[in-house]
Amino acid sequence: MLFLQQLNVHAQNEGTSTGTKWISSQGEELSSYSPVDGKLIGSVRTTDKVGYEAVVQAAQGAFAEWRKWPAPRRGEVVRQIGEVLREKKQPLGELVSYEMGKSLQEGLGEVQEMIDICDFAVGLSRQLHGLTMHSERPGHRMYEQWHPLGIVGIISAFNFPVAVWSWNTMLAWVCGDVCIWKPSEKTPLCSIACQNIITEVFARNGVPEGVCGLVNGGRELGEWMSADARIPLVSATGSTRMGKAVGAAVGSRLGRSILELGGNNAIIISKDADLDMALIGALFGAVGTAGQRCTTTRRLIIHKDVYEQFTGKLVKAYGQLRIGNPLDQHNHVGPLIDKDAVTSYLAAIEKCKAEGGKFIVEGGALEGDGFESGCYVKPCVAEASNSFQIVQHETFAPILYLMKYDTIEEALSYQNGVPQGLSSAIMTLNLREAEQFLSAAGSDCGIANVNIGTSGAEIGGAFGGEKETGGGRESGSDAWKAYMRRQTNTINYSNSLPLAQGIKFDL
Ligand code: UN1
Repeated sequence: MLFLQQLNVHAQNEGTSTGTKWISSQGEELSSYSPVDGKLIGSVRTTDKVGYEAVVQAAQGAFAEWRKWPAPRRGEVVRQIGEVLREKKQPLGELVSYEMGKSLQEGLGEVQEMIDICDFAVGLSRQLHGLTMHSERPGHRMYEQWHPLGIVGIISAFNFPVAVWSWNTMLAWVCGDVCIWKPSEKTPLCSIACQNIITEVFARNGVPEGVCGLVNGGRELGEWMSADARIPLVSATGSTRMGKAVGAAVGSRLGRSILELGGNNAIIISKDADLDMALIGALFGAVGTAGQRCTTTRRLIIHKDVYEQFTGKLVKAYGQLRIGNPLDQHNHVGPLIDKDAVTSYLAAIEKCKAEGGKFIVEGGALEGDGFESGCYVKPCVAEASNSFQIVQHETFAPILYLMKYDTIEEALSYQNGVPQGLSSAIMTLNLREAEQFLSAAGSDCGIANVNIGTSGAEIGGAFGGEKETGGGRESGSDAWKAYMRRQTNTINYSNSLPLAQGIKFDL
C-alpha cells in the first residue's frame, strides 16, 4: 500500500521512541488488522518497562531544556509540523481510514483538524498571557504568569487516532511541556506515522531528544503513566470506565488529569424546527464514523406534533445509506473497529428489545461480499424510553434511540437525564426555546448547539463535557491553561515592607 510507504510505516515497527530515536524493546508484538478488509496491515512492538523508563527519563531531561526555549520558537516548530501534515494529508488520511475504518472524507477531515490545531497553537505561542492586578499595598505590583508544567501523558482512543493526540500535544508543546503518547492499541500504526512526521521536523530544528515520547501497548501502560509522579498531567480520552481508573490513580497522587470520556448526545427536534436541516444533522450525527464518535448522536427527542413526519423522513434516509469500504467515496458508513464492537452492538440491540424498544429501522451484522472482515453492521433506529438501562449507556455503534416530548421542559429533562454530559443540540427556529436550551436551566452538557448536530465540533472552541464525560477541556479557547502552572507574583518596589491585610509586626 502506497500510503504506508509514504508515511514510512513498515510491516514490523518498533513502538517506543524518545522523539527521533526508536528504542528496541522486549515487549510483545501488537498486530494491527484493518476492519475494512480484515487484512494484517503491520505490527508494532509494545513498550516494556525498560523502554518506558527510557522514554520518561528522556522526557525529564528534555523538559529542562525545552522549557527555556522562547514560546514563539516552540511555535515555529509546531508551524513546521503543520506544513508537513499538509504535505502528508492524503496518505495519513488514508491510513486513518484504513486502520480505523472511518470514511476517507472523515480521515482527511481528521488530519485537517491536526493542521488547524497546529495553526491555532502557533498563534497561541505568542499569547500565553496572564493578568495583572492592583496591589492593596503602595509601591507594589502584582501579576500572574503561566509556566510549563512538565511531562504530559496522553492516552488517546481509536476513534480519533491522530487528531485528539494533536490537540493535546501541539498545545502542550507551545506551552513548554514535553509529551508521552500512549495511542490506542487498536490503531498503533497511526502513531508510528505521526512519530515519523515529528521526527523529521524535530531533527532539523535541534529539538531536545525526549520532547516527543511514544509508548505502545495495552492497559498496563496507562496504569504506569497514571501512577507515575514524574508525570504531573495525564490527558485521557476514552470510555468512562477507563477514565474513572485514570482519574482515581492520578488523583490519589494529587496529579492533574484532563478526562474526555463517554457521551450520550441528544438532539431535540422542536415542532418549530427546519426538519430538512434537522434530518441532515441527525443522520450525520448518528451514522457518521459508524456511530463511534464521542459526539455521536445517540438520542433524538422529537416533538409529538412533528414526530410522524420526521420519523418518516428518517426511515427513508436510512434506507438510502450505503454501507461498505470506507475508502470508496460512494459509501456513507464503514465498519466498526473490530468484532468485539460488533458483539457489543448486537447485545445492545437485544437489550433494547428486551426492555421494550421497537426498531423502526432494523439492525444486524452484515456478511458476504465486501464484508469479510466481519465488522460491518447496519445503522438502526429504535423507539425507546429514556429510562431504559441501555439508553442510559453509551454503546459505541450506530444505534439511534427516539423519544417523543410535549413541552420543552420535558425535552430538557430527557436531554439531561443521562449520566454523561458531552454534546447536545436543539433544532428550532423559535428564539425563546433556543435561549431556554442554552440557559443555566437548559442543557447541562459541555457543548450545546442550535441548529447544528452534536458532532463535528471545530477546534477553536474548548472541547469536553460534564458529569461522567469527565469535566476536562481540550483544544481551543483557553484550554491551554490546563497544560501550564499558574504563578502569582507580587513585587515590592517601595522602601518599606508593609504587610497585607494591614497587619503590623513591629519589633
Ligand atoms: C471524539 O469523538 O473523541 O466534534 C472527538 C467532533 C470531532 C471530535 C470528536 N471534532 O465530532
